[in-house]
Amino acid sequence: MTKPRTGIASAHNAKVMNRFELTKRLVGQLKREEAVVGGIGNTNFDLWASGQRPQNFYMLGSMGLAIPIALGVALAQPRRHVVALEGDGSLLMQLGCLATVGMLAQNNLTMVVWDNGIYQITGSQPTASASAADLVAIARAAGIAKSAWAADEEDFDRLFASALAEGGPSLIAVRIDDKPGIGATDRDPVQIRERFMRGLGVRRIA
Ligand SMILES: Cc1ncc(C[n+]2csc(CCOP(=O)(O)OP(=O)(O)O)c2C)c(N)n1
Repeated sequence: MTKPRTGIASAHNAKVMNRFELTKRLVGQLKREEAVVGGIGNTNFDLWASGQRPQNFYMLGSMGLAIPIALGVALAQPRRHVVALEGDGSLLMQLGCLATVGMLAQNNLTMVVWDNGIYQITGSQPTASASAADLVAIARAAGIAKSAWAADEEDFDRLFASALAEGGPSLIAVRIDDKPGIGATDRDPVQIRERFMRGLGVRRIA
């Protein structure tokens, strides 16, 4: 039986999981050339290490823009499902995007937020979600009703599968450990853009 999308976990009782393990499980569920937009740093590193796909966009440098970019792709290609992967610190810096996602209610968009409670890659300074801010409560208040904490790995698989099958917009928040990402993306923005455009079947505009 499918678990209700409201979820049973909270920010406090959700299991602390590992981003690389869950990224691999997520990529394993992609069967329909879904686009994936990876957020800055560790999120991208684990996406890269989980198997490169031409439909992956490895965003470089622009902290907080994975969801806005994914929303743009979802609007441009409404028949393709688009997944945004983002860190908690990045989302907290760009919270306004959730209000836009809630307002537009684009059903081919799924957001996954990796919440380690720190800005890990710049020295592990604590984020607001480590103490006060609940990212799922914020997303729901922005109008994204299908927002849930993943209780554990199996719950994450279920939530992601139903986000792909039923449509959204959906937000899945995951408590993760403080491990840095595996590997590193090539830092070649032109190549990343070209590959992604080809992966999406978009002819390059000179
Ligand atoms: C506008 C802007 N401010 C700061 C940075 C530097 N910066 C890069 S990644 C990062 C932390 C990202 O934190 P989070 O999204 O939580 O990911 P984590 O490192 O924890 O995996 C910071 C502060 C940046 N790239 N852009």
